[in-house]
Amino acid sequence: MRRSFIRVIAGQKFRITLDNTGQVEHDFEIVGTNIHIHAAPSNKSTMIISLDKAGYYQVICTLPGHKEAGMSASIQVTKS
Ligand SMILES: [Cu+2]
Repeated sequence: MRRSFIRVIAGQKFRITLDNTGQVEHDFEIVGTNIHIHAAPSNKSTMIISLDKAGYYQVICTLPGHKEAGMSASIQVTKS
């Protein structure tokens, strides 16, 4: 996750692409939602999503030890 802060507008669709250029699998989960994207090594996964509730969401890689290694980010959802 090179970009560790993302801002989007509530209810508006946006595209998330998880481009895994590494040697091990990674995922992208928005905590508190059912949004979970997984990418195998040297693969990309794309999902179009929207978040309806304004606020801050935490994004993590759920693979063991990855969040602790710094794979986390924030998404800010604003009303406009
Ligand atoms: Cu990871």
